[in-house]
Amino acid sequence: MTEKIRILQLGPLAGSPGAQERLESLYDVVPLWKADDPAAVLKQEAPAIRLLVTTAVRGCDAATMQALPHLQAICSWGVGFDSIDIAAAHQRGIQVSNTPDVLTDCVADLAWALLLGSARRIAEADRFVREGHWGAVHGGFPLGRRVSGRKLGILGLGRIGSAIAKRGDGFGMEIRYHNRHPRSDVPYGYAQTLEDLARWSDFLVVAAVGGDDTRQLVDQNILRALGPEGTLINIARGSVVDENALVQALEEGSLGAAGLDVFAHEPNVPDALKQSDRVVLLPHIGSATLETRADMAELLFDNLRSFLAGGKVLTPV
Ligand code: 8YV
Repeated sequence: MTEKIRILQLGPLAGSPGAQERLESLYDVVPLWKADDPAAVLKQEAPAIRLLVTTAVRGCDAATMQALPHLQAICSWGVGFDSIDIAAAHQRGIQVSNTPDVLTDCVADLAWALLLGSARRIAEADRFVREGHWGAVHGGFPLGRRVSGRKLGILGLGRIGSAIAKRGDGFGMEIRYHNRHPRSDVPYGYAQTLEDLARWSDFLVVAAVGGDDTRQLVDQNILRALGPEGTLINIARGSVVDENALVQALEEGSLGAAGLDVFAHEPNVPDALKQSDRVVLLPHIGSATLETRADMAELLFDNLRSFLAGGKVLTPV
């Protein structure tokens, strides 16, 4: 029997059923997150480790890379790589892979669940029925807002943003977007600035990548431009939105509503958001379906196999 390849793992594959067990059956895994003294384990493992597994949430910082002089590849479970120091990796020639495409549809579906849920007050209406208010409250349940035919703005027309736009076509919506650069291959209007887009939109969906370039791009100004009739949806990263400004805008009524799957300091959600009926809150479940999580695990394993067989990851960042 050939000896198993040793792999350092920074965070558990808890979100894909069976994936952790499979990883441990195929490879000789060192689970760093379980270590009492991770620095000591890193030092001890450094001579043997050329391959590392992590997750979009756990990431990998430059210090960890620095501690592993023979590291050649980081394979991550998840599409986002804002938690991985890509510049440090590339400088060292370390390959990084993520799991793109396989989660696009489910994340776009969830953006739409939040959009419809916010506009039609689905979560609030559910609470209304459960709490026995139906028939007991004069005037019934408060009115929601129409979705079909209205204006959909998308910040970040990448893979997921495009899938969200495609669904918007089905709802007969007018669609515009803002990116760093306009795209020549899409039928949607380009807004020169995010503020222009926000002012125009009924629904503004954040689908941009996280990281320093997009940090708090959606600030007080943008929220005010979206306005008291506008709705903010975020399925990307909490870091893209100034969360304090969001709380304030909702409290003062300068923003209409919000649907959020991601937050600035997960899993912590500001109390002010929890107490507001104008927001729908989800625990970062964009990719959390059985099918997509199985596909994400499969792609992670494909990347590991590809690196070990041919020296190249399959889906490089
Ligand atoms: C999370 C994600 O990894 O892929 C990403 O970038 O944000 C998600 O798929 C997953 O929800 C675990 O938190």
